[in-house]
Amino acid sequence: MSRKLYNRRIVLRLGAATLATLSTAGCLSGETSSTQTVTMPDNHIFEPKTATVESGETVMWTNESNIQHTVTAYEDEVPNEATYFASGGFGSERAARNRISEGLIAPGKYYEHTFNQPGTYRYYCIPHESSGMVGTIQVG
Ligand SMILES: [Cu+2]
Repeated sequence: MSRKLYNRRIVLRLGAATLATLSTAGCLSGETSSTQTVTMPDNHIFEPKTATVESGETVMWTNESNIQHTVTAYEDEVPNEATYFASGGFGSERAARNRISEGLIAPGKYYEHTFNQPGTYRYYCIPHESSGMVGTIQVG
């Protein structure tokens, strides 16, 4: 009984320490990072088609059209050690495709992702991939 209580206290203490570390990291990255915007205008494209950002920068995709789009990374082409990204917050391309409605970005809304790993990232819009709605993020 008392042992159980003791264990729980340790867990709570670790939790607080972890949270403190995370919030400190958040502040530091907030000071140095910036955001670049890729728009989704009316004609089924990402503009610019290729965006170049620095490592640690955030890309914000804004839907300025009147239809829904996704931002979905080609998983095979995500650089080694980099985090997979897709609107809807999916951890894999398969999940993004299986649950497409959860990844749709409504008109006037946005999706953003921070790129911490240099490399070339190709991505697409699931509903409009076949009409050429694809893009590239080049992270230096
Ligand atoms: Cu689209």
